[in-house]
Amino acid sequence: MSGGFFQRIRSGLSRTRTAVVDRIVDAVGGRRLDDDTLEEIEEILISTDVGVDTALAIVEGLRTRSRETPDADVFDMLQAELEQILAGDDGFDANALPARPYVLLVVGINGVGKTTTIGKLGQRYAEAGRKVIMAAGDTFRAGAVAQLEVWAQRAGADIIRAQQGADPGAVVFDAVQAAISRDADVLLVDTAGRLHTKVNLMEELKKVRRSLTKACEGAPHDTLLVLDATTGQNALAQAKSFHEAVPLTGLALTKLDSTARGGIAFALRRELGVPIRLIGVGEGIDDLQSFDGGEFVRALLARE
Ligand SMILES: Nc1nc2c(ncn2[C@@H]2O[C@H](COP(=O)(O)OP(=O)(O)OP(=O)(O)O)[C@@H](O)[C@H]2O)c(=O)[nH]1
Ligand SMILES: [Mg+2]
Repeated sequence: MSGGFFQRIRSGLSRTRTAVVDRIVDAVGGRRLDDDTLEEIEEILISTDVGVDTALAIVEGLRTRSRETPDADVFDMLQAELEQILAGDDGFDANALPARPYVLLVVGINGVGKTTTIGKLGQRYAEAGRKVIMAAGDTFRAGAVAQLEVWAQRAGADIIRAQQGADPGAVVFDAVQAAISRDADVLLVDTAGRLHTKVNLMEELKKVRRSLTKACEGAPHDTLLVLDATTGQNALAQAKSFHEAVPLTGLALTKLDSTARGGIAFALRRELGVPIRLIGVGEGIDDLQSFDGGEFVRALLARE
């Protein structure tokens, strides 16, 4: 992978890195790992939202490793422990499409970065020579369609939309039919993150999902949950409730550039078991990156 990619996540993750690396350097300070330093490392991990259970497991792993190889570097051991948690995550590949049209349903609460993520993905697929259609399934929020339209234009994608207040299920059904009849490669389905207080978001998303399946057997081929890393442990609770409503196949973790709580990636991977496919480390087009567990850990633990 290119140095530019590593540099970008590295700078994007600078807040979490400072919160982890500097404090571990202070805590260990050339000493060997003992109960006190391990306890401090546990606290540091918890403060970056690794979660209590996951932090405990990591520290137990460190304890075992330091017993087996007492002279090993703390950061090398930590890197191995963290990589082990994130091992096997696939990332995102604009050239690998499991179906045609490939239907990607994007869900998440309001403001997490769904529409931005769809816009950036649309551009990636377009660059890979794919014909893209975007479905404006957020019919609730004023301005939602206009926002998606800007991204669609930028990516040269078609957009299927309806009037504000229209039934999202009907919009996405039409969008699948359009994707089939226009011979599109990819259909990116945007959804609302918030509805009228009387309408339950999860019930609405189940309906949207059913409409997609009705319009095309096997769709949605992937359901991506977008999570805002700045919400920390709350992201884990959100992920659990979405996963119950619409089975998730991947996660996108955004705003890692503006938080020191990137440890949530480990809690999510370990406690939810859904792979992280994308990370957002800024608002620019290049700031949505395919997730690579090894690169992520290296960027997180990089010392000057
Ligand atoms: N710093 C930073 N900002 C981001 C990132 N991803 C998205 N944003 C910003 O977050 C804000 C909300 O993004 P949207 O894409 O509109 O979020 P949404 O989930 O579609 O929101 P609703 O449609 O209201 O549900 C925008 O200002 C984005 O530019 C990221 O990785 N880093
Ligand atoms: Mg949106």
